[in-house]
Amino acid sequence: MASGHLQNRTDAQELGGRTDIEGWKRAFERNLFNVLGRFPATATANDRYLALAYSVRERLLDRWVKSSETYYREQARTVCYLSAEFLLGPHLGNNLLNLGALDTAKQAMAELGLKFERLLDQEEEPGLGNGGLGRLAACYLDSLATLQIPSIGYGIRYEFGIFDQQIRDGWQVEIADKWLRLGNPWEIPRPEIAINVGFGGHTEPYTDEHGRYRVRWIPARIVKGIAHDTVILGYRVNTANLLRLWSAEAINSFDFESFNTGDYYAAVEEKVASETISKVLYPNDTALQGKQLRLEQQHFLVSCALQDMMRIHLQRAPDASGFHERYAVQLNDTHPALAVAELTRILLDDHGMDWASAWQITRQTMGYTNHTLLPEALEKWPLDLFGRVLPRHLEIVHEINHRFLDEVRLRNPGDHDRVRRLSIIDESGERSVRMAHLACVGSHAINGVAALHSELLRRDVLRDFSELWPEKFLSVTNGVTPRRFIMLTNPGLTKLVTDAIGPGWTRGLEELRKLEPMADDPAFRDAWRRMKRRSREALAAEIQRQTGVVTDPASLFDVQVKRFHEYKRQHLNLLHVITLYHRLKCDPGYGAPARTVVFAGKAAPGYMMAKRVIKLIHAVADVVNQDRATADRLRVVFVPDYNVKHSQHIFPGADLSEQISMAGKEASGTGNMKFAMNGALTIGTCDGANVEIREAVGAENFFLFGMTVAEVRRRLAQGYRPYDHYQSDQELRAAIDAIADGAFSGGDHDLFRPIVDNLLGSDPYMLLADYRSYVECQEEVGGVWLDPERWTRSSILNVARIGRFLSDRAIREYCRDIWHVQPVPIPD
Ligand code: NBG
Repeated sequence: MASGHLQNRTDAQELGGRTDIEGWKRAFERNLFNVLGRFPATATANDRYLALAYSVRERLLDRWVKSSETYYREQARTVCYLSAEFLLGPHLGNNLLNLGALDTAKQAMAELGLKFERLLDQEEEPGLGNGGLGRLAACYLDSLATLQIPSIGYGIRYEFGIFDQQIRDGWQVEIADKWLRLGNPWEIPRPEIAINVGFGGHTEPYTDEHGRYRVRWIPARIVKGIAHDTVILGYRVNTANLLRLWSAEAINSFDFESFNTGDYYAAVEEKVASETISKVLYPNDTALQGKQLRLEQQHFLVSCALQDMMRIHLQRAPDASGFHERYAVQLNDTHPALAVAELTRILLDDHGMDWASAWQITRQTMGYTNHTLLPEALEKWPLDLFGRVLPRHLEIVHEINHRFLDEVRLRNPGDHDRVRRLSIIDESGERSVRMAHLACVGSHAINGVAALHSELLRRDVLRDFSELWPEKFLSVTNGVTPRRFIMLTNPGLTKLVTDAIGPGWTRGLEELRKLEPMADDPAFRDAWRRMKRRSREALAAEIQRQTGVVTDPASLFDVQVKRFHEYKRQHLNLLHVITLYHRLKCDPGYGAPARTVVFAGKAAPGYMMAKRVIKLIHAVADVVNQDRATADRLRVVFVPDYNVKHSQHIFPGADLSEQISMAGKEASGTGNMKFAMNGALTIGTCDGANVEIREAVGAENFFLFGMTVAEVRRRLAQGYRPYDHYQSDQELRAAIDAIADGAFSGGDHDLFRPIVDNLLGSDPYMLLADYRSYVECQEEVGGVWLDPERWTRSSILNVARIGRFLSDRAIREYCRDIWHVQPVPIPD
């Protein structure tokens, strides 16, 4: 559907022109023939998509060669973004946009009799991430390239990305994501860049030629990492950076001895075992801890990345000593935190450095971004598992810890408790390695992803570290790229804004502000309303195509799309839906506006409660959507298989953005930014970046409800009793009773019992405490919606004031405060 949007697109900056159109046509035909071995009459939809993709790739490679030549010549300081996840989204449209060739290519395809939208739609996105964290990494690559910063994203080339979600009978079913099945025109395999990564085995002390004590690691197993490059082009610049993903291969595909003795299966065993490492992305489950394969993936990633960086560094540098001057490494959460031990190991063991130098280089190289406050999501590895998989690294971690704790003791004599709390090794219960501690000790900068989150990190989760090194702690509020999430997804809004204030906003951070006065211009408001209406029509069409449910584009589109987790409280949203339904049933004259409540998102396969909430949404939708009495007032839909591609259909059509996590749980959120920049108003709690979004857009243009972090704490300290709310609030009781009594499950009392029991028993995310405030706030939303002038004004102001949440701003802050890197423009 993205496509439908593209129709009236005019890009003032586009070069266009006849020669360019002819160029695209020739390139397309040449690639169809030369690369794919097809001619137009027999080409499949995928062949055509590939032919256009290869035509784009030629232009990317051109820029990539120039960029890499320039970086090589200038020995430019390079940002290396280490991340277990990159959730890129489809490349074709985005690359054409960044090339400034969207319209020309579209015209060229039209002249060849092809529907451009169909070509775009053919692309299978690389789902190499779970959600916000992986998508943030992708937005940051886009901004790094756009800001002309030399950078490399390092990750894993999972053969299977995040599962595809199907819905059967209201339940989520996971389907393997075979994203590489039809080929991937965007990647360039580099079989010659092969890196050996060790696992297991043992270590041996020895004395080197200078008589110094050394340690040698003899791994039991070596796996080869093969680089696969994807070019990341900046927006309207020549800069093309790299995303380098590693896939695991066996050192020898065949063990010839076994093969010759007739044991064919043993011969391929090693190959299978090695390749398992990059087989599949772990869906982020709260109970991931302790999976050996996951630890192996983490080591594989950081070892490939750091060895590759060293290889590149030594192409020009005489030795490893300048490593930290050449590179700024950012650890995207603790998944790559092993980099601290691995870089120390490389410098010590492979380059013969002494401890002090190796450690200093490591610390000056690394920065660590924390992305979560949930205690269960803080990674820990059991010591024995760690030692089995990475014996040398465990020794190094012990040594780091030993020296670190000496420093702590020196500063805090007698404070044994502090030492215990700070230790990288958790000695309580099963001994384990705390990855966040390793990351903190090994980094020169530690940051949270929104002001509130960073504050809570300092105050709670990493309090001891912030007392020790207050100067290391920073905050960089997340941002998202306006290229993909406004220009590509929302051409209607793009055109309206560009016609009003010129094209500078696509790169200038505060340029959108020029839109502010237009919020009071009746003609502009009118145009804005028509634009939003068209977007809702497009979303309604997409919803019908995917789910069969007919929705009314005149209604308020109330949208919650994100991963399913109890702390995100999709079920609080549902309690409101049920309440609204009850009100409409009781009082047909009830004055609320017609609403379409849209949900989408995946639940981790092992997370039963989240999956049951998905089932409950379907169950409520079935009842509500079929009730004639409320049919034109309330609709509920679940759009399956939420991913980047599908999200691009959803943001433009949303009027209300649901950001309703329990205060203190959502580190930042980034969907909240994407909605606001597409003109949706937010209903949200004082959590994550909501706080700053509200400040930026103005309190009167944001619907705030619920407890603050301080109030949550107070309530918990007093002893929270959800049942009291159930008893005292009649509407809440009615909503919960309806679920418990089988109103949405054909009389079945058991189906949703786990949800009801959870809410009435402990309600760990305090839905019941926030319910009344939420429902009242939703009434206010309804009231404002019924005043279209006021709503539209707020919608425009949300866009006008959202500039702070663009990823270019975030990346500038990282460059200035953490990485200390400068742009390196690439000449024409
Ligand atoms: C997520 C947070 C989000 C945040 C993104 C990006 C993890 C571990 N964390 O609130 O839950 O927006 O990271 O920073 O996925």
